[in-house]
Amino acid sequence: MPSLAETLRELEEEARTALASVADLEALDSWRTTYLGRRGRLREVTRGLASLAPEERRQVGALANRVLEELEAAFGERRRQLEQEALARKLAEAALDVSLPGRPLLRGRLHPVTQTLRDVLAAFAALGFQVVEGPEVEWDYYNFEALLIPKDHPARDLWATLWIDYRRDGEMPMLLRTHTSPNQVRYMEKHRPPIRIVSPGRCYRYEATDPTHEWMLTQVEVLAVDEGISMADLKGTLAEVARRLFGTERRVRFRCEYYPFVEPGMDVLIDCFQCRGEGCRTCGQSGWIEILGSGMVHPRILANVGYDPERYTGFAAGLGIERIAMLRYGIDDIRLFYQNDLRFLEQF
Ligand code: FA5
Repeated sequence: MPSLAETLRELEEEARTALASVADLEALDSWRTTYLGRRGRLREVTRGLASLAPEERRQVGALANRVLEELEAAFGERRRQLEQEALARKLAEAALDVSLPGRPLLRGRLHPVTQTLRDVLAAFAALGFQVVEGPEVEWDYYNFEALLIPKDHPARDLWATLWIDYRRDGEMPMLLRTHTSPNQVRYMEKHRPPIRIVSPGRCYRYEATDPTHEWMLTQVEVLAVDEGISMADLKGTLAEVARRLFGTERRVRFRCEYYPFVEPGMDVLIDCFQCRGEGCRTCGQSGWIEILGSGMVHPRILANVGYDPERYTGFAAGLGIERIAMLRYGIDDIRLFYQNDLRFLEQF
């Protein structure tokens, strides 16, 4: 049977080997319990000291103390090592990798319809027109009646309407304006000629969509009233604005059109950018895209707002801003504007 001193040395050896393979602080803790704890291996061995002769007990006791001290010291050393390793790992995990590419900063920009709207307003402002706004939720009276489109008049079918479910005794039916023309009457009711205004805004129509039709659209109303205004002024103004917006290359066409609130009435069309007039899906095979309706303000409307139609004449127009943006940027489907697809919008 090995002596107590030998057992102590073997235990020391074993404990050192085990300590060397301890990999983390948790394992280190259980190493300490196993070898140095109150019920640990070292205690177990030194319990045998009691049965030794006094001289031997002193020697083996001193040996046991040295083993305990050295293992305690080795334990402390190993703990420092492991703590440092753990700290280094933690730092490495939290480190800032400066070679990572940064997140791109998104730059905002104006929607292509807003850009076009601003250019259109600027073109009219350069000709002396002032910007005036009106409500999007409108009375039937201003949208239709005051524009000589009474109830049950077939011309109402020209503007498929979104009605507001709002009725109170004595109040007129309410709707989402189908065009910006109500602002003509609203403005004339409060002002006297000479008038030179443009009135921009959203309009709504209960309409099936296609490459050139949306149910929400942006219009700019134009109104000029003064002594001696003629159709030549209307054509000259619209041709000049078209030149500013599209340059001199594009072809502009004037075409007779019926609108109840003008006499005579006319549309302006621009040759289709896709097919250059040949006919394609975008222009509905016609070769032309209509950008606005216009005409000479009906004398009855002038009389209704208290102007003398013998003295004053005027012209009016309603421009479709999405259509103009399509022609300027070469966009073949109007529905792209309001789908909120960044891949599309980022191109402008
Ligand atoms: C009108 O809205 C008349 N208020 C225009 C007017 C004003 C005539 C003043 C005479 C005097 P129209 O429905 O044609 O007319 O529309 C005018 C323009 O708005 C069209 O030429 C077109 O460019 C645009 N537009 C009309 N409907 C749509 C639609 N659904 N989607 C996109 N643009 C449209």
